[in-house]
Amino acid sequence: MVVIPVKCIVVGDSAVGKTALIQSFLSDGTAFSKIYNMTLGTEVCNKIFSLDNDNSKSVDFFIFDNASHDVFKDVTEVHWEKLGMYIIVFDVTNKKSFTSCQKWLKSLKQYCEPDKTIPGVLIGNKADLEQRRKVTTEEARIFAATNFLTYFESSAKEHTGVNDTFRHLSEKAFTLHQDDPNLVQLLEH
Ligand SMILES: Nc1nc2c(ncn2[C@@H]2O[C@H](COP(=O)(O)OP(=O)(O)OP(=O)(O)O)[C@@H](O)[C@H]2O)c(=O)[nH]1
Ligand SMILES: [Mg+2]
Repeated sequence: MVVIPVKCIVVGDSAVGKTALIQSFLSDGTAFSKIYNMTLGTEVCNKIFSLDNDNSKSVDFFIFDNASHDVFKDVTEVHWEKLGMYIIVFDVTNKKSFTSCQKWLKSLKQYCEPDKTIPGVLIGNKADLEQRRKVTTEEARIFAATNFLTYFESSAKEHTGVNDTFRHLSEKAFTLHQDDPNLVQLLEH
C-alpha cells in the first residue's frame, strides 16, 4: 500500500467557489451551501483519495483553502512554502475572475521550487450556469495549455468535474513518484 501525502493550495478570486469545490470533494457531493461565507485566512482540510478499489494507491491530500481578499495576502501566502500541487479556480460566468488567473499563477510561481515538478490545474467552476457563461472552454484551454496547466470544468453545486480533478492530481503524484520520489514535493510529516 502506497500513500503519498501532498500539500495542495487552492487559489482564485473571491466567490468563484473554492470552498464550495473543496466541500464538494470532501463530502462526495452531499454538501453544497448556497449562502456565501467569505473564507478568512487559510482553512486546511484533509482527505485520502484512492486511485483503486483496494486502496493500494492513495493520495493523502492536505488542501489549503485560501482567502482571496488582498487583506489576507500575508497570512495566506505564509503557508505556500513547500507546496506540492496547486489549483487555480475561476468562475465561468465571471470574466474578471478568469483574467485574474495570470496574477494567481505569478504569485504561486514564487513558491514553486525550481528543481521540483509542481502539477497545476485550472478549474472553470459554476459550469451549471451555462446561460450566464462569459468564458469559453476554448479560451480557458488555451490559457491552461500555454501555462502547462490541465484544464477542468466543474460544478460544485452538481458535483461534476470535482473528482476528475483530484483523480488527475493523484495520477500525477504517482507518475512523478514512480519516475523519481524526489521529483514530487512531498509533505513532510
Ligand atoms: N451555481 C453555482 N454556484 C456556486 C458553485 N460553486 C460555488 N457557488 C456559489 O458561489 C458562492 C461563493 O462560493 P465560495 O465557495 O464561498 O467561494 P470562494 O471562492 O471560497 O470565496 P472566498 O472564500 O471569498 O475566496 C456561494 O454562494 C456558492 O453557493 C457552482 O458550482 N455553481
Ligand atoms: Mg472560500
